[in-house]
Parts: sequence; structure tokens; C-alpha cells
Amino acid sequence: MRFDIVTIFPEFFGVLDVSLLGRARRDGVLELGVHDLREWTHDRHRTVDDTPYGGGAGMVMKPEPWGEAFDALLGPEDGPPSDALVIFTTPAGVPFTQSLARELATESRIVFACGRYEGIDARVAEHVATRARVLEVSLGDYVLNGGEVAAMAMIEAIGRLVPGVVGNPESLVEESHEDGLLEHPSYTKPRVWRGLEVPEVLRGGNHAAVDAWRRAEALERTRRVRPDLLPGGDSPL
Ligand code: 6GU
Repeated sequence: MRFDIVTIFPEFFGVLDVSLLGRARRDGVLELGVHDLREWTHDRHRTVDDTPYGGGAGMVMKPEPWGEAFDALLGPEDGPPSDALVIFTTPAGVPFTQSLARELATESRIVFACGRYEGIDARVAEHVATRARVLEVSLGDYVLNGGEVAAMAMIEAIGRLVPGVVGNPESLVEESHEDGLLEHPSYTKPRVWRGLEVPEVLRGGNHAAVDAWRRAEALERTRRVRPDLLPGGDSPL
């Protein structure tokens, strides 16, 4: 699977050299291309933003550099459609969830367009949609200064679901959100630490009892912290 990222802060993405995704890249399971939007500007100040039509605070990202970036990454505007999926990161997008991550992990190529300021001129997504599939995606209901951190979180969540990235695929199915519940608590040695003991049932070797305990803990935790995840559940706030 290949990710391309267009951003005015390419240095943000250095963290993708380390840890699990870094190894997957060295193994050739994941490919990553990070592109500086300013490479597609032509003025002395490498300008990427301008004031909004209609007035208001903040700046809007100009369409021209984005147009050239997509010509370079997807092929010329009058060429054949691209098989890449293009994701515009924006707090006004559809929410990013584990189930969306699972769907996106089946793509062969995703291009992330990281917006800054008050967003990208709306014609850019409209134009890209004539030759590629486009999604506008939000990391959650809060505001970041730009889409870089959001894109990074999405790449990590998607990338680890790509076969061959996580060593033991079994570890993927037992996590929070994979079965619609929060995960049960976990413990390791020593049996007693600072006066706190590991629950007895986990030490008995009765696998059915362990499974039942974990399921009950997961349900209890979900009901307490995230009742909105349960059928008919209300928000905790
Ligand atoms: Cl994708 N971008 C920005 N700027 N803020 C966000 C977001 C994205 N998702 C949540 N907040």
C-alpha cells in the first residue's frame, strides 16, 4: 500500500520513519511519499494562501499549487482517472473511525491533502473528484491547526491494518473498538505490585472463565465510559 501526503510541513512526517510503520516501510510493505506543497508555487515568497472571498478571519489555501500537485500525483487533468483515493483532512469531514480505517486499509493508494488556515479553496476537491475518488475526513470533533497530525493518526490507524505490518494479526482483533467495545484491562507480572493484586481469575488457567471475565469487564467499562457505543446508549457527557 502507498500513501502520498501533500503538506506545507513535510518535516512533521519524520515520525513515520520510526516504530512499526518505519519497519513496514523498510520491509517494503508500506510506501510513503511526502510532498511539499510549496514545490508547486512559482512566486518568490512561495505563497500558498490568500484572503477569503466574502470576508472573514483567517486565510484560505489558494487552488493553483494544489492543482499542480494533483496533476503531478494523479496525472494530467485530461488524462485517465486515477485509482488513488484522495483524502482531504478537515474538521468538516466525515468522522474517522475504526470501521472506516478497515475499509481504507483495502486501498492500494491513498493521497492525503493536508489543509491549513481556514481550509483549501473548495474548488480543489470538486476538481479532483472529476478524476479520482475523494473523501473529506475529520479526526474528531475538535479543531487542530492543520490536517498534518490528523493525517498522521489516520496513516497509523490504517497502516497497521495492512497485512504484514503488525507481526501477530491476532493482536488486532482483541483491541478496543474492533468488536464495538472498549478493551478489558490487562496485567502482567509481578502478581502483587505495591499492594495491588492481579485478579485471581486471570491466574487460574481456566480459559473460559478468563474470556467471560474479560467480556464482562469490557462491557462494564464501555457502559461507564462510552455508553454511546452500546445499543440505545446515551452519551456520557
Ligand atoms: Cl482532519 N483537520 C483539522 N484542521 N482539525 C481537525 C481535523 C482535521 N480533525 C479534527 N480536527
